[in-house]
Amino acid sequence: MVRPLRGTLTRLTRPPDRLRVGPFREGAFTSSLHSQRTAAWLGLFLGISFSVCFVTGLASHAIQHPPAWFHWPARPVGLYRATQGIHVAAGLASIPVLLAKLWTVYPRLWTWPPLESLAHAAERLSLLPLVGGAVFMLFSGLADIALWYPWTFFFPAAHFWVAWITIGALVVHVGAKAAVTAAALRRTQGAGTVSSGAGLTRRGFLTTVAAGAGTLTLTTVGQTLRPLSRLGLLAPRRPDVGPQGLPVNKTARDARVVHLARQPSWRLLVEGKVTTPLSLTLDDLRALDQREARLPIACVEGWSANADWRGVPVRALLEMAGADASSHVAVESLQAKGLYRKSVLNPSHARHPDTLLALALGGEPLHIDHGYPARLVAPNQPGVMQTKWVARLVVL
Ligand SMILES: Nc1nc2c(c(=O)[nH]1)N[C@H]1C(S)=C(S)[C@@H](COP(=O)(O)O)O[C@H]1N2
Ligand SMILES: [Mo]
Repeated sequence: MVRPLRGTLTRLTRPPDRLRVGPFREGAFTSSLHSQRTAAWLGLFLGISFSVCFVTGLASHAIQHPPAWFHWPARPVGLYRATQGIHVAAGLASIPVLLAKLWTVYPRLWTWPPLESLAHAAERLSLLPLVGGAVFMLFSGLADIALWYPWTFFFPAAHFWVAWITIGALVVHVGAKAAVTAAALRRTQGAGTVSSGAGLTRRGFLTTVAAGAGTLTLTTVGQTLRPLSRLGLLAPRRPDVGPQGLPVNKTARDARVVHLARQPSWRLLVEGKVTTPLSLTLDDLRALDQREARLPIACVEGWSANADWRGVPVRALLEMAGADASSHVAVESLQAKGLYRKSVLNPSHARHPDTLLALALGGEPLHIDHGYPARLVAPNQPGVMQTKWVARLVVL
């Protein structure tokens, strides 16, 4: 198989004169910034940032859709806040680096002959899922944190499956390029000082890309690092802006619960596998022992903020109802429709003393957009699982 292909291709070694125009011209790309060494440095950064995104993304996915073997602990309290903050920050910082990398290597699209052997064909073909996947991952992630959905597919599923394709193609690519990359990085001669002709040295170019990535990080990471919140010019959220000084993703109006949440007939039901089903009014709940906990809301979109919550430990409610200690607990909202109207607590989260049915935030009753009359708040959980406007706990 390889032989005949190679035979045909060597005959093609010189492109037909007719084609030797534009990018096919001899020396069409003069900038030394298209060098292997530049590509290697950018590739190294992308290899690391994509691996970080992949691992943190898998964790986030497993927490929200836990397989039987997976256990996510309630401590450390802010672990998810850190992993998801890093996930989004690493993805954002990758954007300028990926653009620079694509610019650095695009002249190779016109190498001649286009295919030299089956291995070369396979390597070139693997660029399709790699580049397509990488662009898709960063674009869809960016659009998601901006709450912009210019597509019909379901973002979490697409972002998850394309991540596997991208990382698979990345592994193949790194395998194919390992030797070249290592050699390019080891080479010391003219390290970064060669002029590109356009004025920028390689070092200058790489520094510019790094500065771009750094600036993007500094102007967005304030969505989770409070001390940098004032620098968050490009961040979709500021962690201190919103009712009661906390951002809101879904308002009570958007969730269509304004009327229901204010009904005096509201009750918290504790049902399912219990010995004593409960139906409690807001005053009943307020009369129970209250507990305070400082816990973050850490949204999958990368913003997060700590807050002081006060309410009834879910554990106390489960004990009152006589629930089995090893059971999972579904937390259901008044919200009739929507993906995040319900969440499930694993047994250790459900029994953690700081897992609260919160009634107050920062010393005041919950704002309706934060889940009045009662919301779930648990340590080390993604924001999507911190169900607001709770109506029912179902012991499973
Ligand atoms: N019922 C319900 N609860 C919900 C949501 C929702 O859409 N419906 N959104 C969740 C998401 S995505 C986040 S990040 C947190 C945000 O909580 P906050 O608005 O109080 O900051 O609420 C969560 N609780
Ligand atoms: Mo969220």
